[in-house]
Amino acid sequence: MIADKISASSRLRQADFEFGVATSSFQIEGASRVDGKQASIWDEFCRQPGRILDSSHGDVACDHYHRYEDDIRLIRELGFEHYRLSLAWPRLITESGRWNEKGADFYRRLLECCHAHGVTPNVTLYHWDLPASLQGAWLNRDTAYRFADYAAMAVKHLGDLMPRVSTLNEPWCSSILSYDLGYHAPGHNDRAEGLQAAHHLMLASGLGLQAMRAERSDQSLGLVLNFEALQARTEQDQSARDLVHAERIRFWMDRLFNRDPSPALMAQGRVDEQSGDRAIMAEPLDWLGVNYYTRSMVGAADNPRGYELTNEGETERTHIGWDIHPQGLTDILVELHQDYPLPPIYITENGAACDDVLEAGRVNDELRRRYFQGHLAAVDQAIEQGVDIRGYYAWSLMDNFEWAYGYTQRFGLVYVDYTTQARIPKASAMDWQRFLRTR
Ligand code: IFM
Repeated sequence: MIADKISASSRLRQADFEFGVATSSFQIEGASRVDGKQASIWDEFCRQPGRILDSSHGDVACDHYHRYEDDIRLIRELGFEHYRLSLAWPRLITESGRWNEKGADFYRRLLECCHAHGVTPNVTLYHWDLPASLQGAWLNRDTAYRFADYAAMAVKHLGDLMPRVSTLNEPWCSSILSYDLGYHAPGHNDRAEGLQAAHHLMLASGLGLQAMRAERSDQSLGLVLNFEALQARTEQDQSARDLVHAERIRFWMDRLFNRDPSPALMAQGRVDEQSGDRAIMAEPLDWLGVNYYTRSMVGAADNPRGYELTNEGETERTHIGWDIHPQGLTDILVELHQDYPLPPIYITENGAACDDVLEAGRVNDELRRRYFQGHLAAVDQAIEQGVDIRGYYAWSLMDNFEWAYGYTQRFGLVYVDYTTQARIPKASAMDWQRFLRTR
């Protein structure tokens, strides 16, 4: 079913097109304060009343720290040969900035386990769990340099097991969503802070790439950005829509290709940019990861951003309330391909939250199956239009901690019973298995 809308000759059916599943450290690992792990900003954020919808935290999550072998085996059984995961920076670096051997031992075992099962790891260094001990977090320029130190150490100690590495996951979320919109840690509401954090994150990515390249030369290095389709509510909302497009898509691409970001956007902050920053942020990528989920409608608004986002009309939505709009993925990929000299692209996340119910040992996640079907067709269309896309990762391997939504949203191909930690593949997972077996 998943592949029903792609042609028999589609690039997606060729054996060298990569299919994988994705997760991140904080969302699945648990074991939040063992083996020398320091607290992350998310450990602290979860403790603040009102921040997480169900008042939950990541202390146990999916207990992947202790169950990783079964989870990797499951990935392989479902037919996936690639796994996108992240390393927890606070597990690997101590408060005094030293390498933590005990934390590293976990990742060495995990990565070895992937290779032993024929699953190639695609490792993200930073998926939002910043060490809480870093004063000023992403508002402090020094954090970018601390990230580069961490990247160099990670590659020095674990590089032999990490053929593909990305610096950051979705820096828009760890800047604008965290410092301006306030939904993610540390939960600030300041437009200028959001833009400054965005600058420091892109600086961190560039410095991290340079530091890793100085350490070894045989890795494929990338960055993962998240994009959403944007549509003006009315004709009068077009300039607000263009501003959001600049903030959520063009800013990141312009930084990567050393172009000037939108003046209207930059005028909303007072970014401290130092000489040499532009060249660092434009450090070349071997590949670019694109995460895509939804489309939003944009209206002009009287607030520091000048816009508001809404859902309008009768469009089908996922359980989290996001519009299902596969065409937006094709359109964004084609736009980027036309406007920037792109490296190879991997769709590093795409998936749906559903109101999954376990009945008689099964989960019939019909909407998720259709979601994947539509989005695989959208990837296929983009390839037809000339975009060099090499792989696709479904979000997520299993249900997990969905940030400010806690455990109220299930994105997994595999259902997690949080009381027993049982893993139950959903109908969509079985669909994937059938598709991958026939390739
Ligand atoms: O769960 C998140 C993930 O951590 C980053 N990308 C979006 C997913 C769904 O919200």
